[in-house]
Amino acid sequence: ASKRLRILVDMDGVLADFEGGFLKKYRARYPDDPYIRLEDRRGFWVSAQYGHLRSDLCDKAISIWESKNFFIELEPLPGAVEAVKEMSKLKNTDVFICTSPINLYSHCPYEKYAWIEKHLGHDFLEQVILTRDKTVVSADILIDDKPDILGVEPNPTWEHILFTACHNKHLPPCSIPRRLLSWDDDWRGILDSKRQ
Ligand code: BVP
Repeated sequence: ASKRLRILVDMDGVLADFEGGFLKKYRARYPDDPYIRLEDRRGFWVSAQYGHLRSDLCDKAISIWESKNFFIELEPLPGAVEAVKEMSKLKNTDVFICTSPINLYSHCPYEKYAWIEKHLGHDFLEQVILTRDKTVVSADILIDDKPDILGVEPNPTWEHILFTACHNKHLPPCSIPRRLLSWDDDWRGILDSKRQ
């Protein structure tokens, strides 16, 4: 009734408000350029949708998250910090933060650690996994807002739970993973369903 569970929790779009932080800084830096409202976001890649809107906007979008202080200044998503702290206190439960840094490494990896220390505490730094390939990490559950999580391992051990975000909420319910609508949704029930 209670096997030990290992949970991977994504950071951008699940714990930290990447989309909100991006839009705020993009509009401040490029006030005369068009932008995409969060309700009009489609597709995981912000840069792709901006590039589609106007070709020069792809590089302008990228310039926002490549800037110093972008990742550290992201606001936590509602209920995220409380949920992860609570999850990590459950018995028979190991929680890891599993996040893909951008390849421009000057600020992003450092700021991701700093964000976790700031919001979840110094001890949580033990739980950080930075990887560009989440399929090689073994766990029971991966909570992530990216619809397609691919890598070199064709059969990852985890079940992907899709965390709802502005860019994925319109995807058809068939063929996509189980969803967590927000941190107010029943994440405890999803964990319990995996304990058998
Ligand atoms: O570090 C984040 C931002 C970056 O990809 C990483 C996603 O990590 P996970 O949420 O999968 O762990 N990122 C990059 C681009 C465009 C690059 Br060109 C983007 O549009 N959106 C995005 O999140």
